Amino acid sequence: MKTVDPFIRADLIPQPRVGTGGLAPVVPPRYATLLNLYRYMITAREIDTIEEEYIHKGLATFHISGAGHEGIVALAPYLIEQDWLHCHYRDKALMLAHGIAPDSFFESLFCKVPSHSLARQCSARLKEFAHHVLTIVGPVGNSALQAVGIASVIRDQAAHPLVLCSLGDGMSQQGEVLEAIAHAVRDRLPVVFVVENNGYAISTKTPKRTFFSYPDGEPESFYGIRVTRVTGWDVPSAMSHFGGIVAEVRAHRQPQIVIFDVERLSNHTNADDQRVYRSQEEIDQVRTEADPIIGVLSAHLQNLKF
Ligand SMILES: Cc1ncc(C[n+]2csc(CCOP(=O)(O)OP(=O)(O)O)c2C)c(N)n1
Ligand SMILES: [Mg+2]
Repeated sequence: MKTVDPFIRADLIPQPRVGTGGLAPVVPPRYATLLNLYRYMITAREIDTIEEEYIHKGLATFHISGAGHEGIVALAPYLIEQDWLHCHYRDKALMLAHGIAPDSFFESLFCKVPSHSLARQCSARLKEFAHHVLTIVGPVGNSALQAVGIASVIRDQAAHPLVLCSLGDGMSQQGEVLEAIAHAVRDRLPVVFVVENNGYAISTKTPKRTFFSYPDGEPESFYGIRVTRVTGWDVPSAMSHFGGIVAEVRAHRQPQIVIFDVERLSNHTNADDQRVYRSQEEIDQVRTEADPIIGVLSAHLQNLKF
């Protein structure tokens, strides 16, 4: 019996679909297998579990979970150190993959002086300038304007860097976001806008109320650029999409929009109780059907050959 474990096969990492004029990203060794990405995902989930325990013990005051959003780590293999990241506050797995240490989340949670903001920023809104991870902003949507501002500075740099601007679907309703996308289109700025679409802005449902979900359907483009829809709990498939999109932005220096469909597997924050506005059936269903960690494990099992 021969067993081939895809967790140790670097060829499981899909390569970009388009030519990039010699700029094709080299997948660094630390991302060379799906197992490595899985490690970041499971570490993020563990951090969330531990943070929740501290909240329940009354030792911490504020927690935002990334549970359900960990598949965003599928972007990590295609980013280079010259890129800049404006992350969504649920992007623990991606921040870990991009070099933020697990300790940083706890220093922030406990408002410690060594924390990224000297304890001045609300927890779960990290930054790490050494790794080009920008401060996650409190007023949602403002990050998009900052992202295009940085893109205008780095646009002509030799390494062809880009800016990741990851947002929630609720944030995408903010005027600042629409303004930022318009500016990136007009000035041909290398920004990957990723909307992590979990269908809720706290307790408000967002379908049919965003620039990518109209009352009469789902548009294929916005402001002239294609809208790519990606299933966020299918990490190998998401990697395939991200590889191509990042390569296109790097090569052609213009923005792209990705709608990254996910489910929020938690309350909005510890100040929220989703059982007030979500049925128990829905809560149970998304946990079994849209958990990216389960998705990675089943991809692993399906690829096992006996
Ligand atoms: C300008 C502004 N308005 C309102 C809020 C309060 N607020 C914080 S998170 C949030 C919902 C964001 O939803 P979404 O963008 O879909 O992200 P999700 O939490 O679902 O991942 C709101 C309204 C805020 N922080 N800033
Ligand atoms: Mg949302």
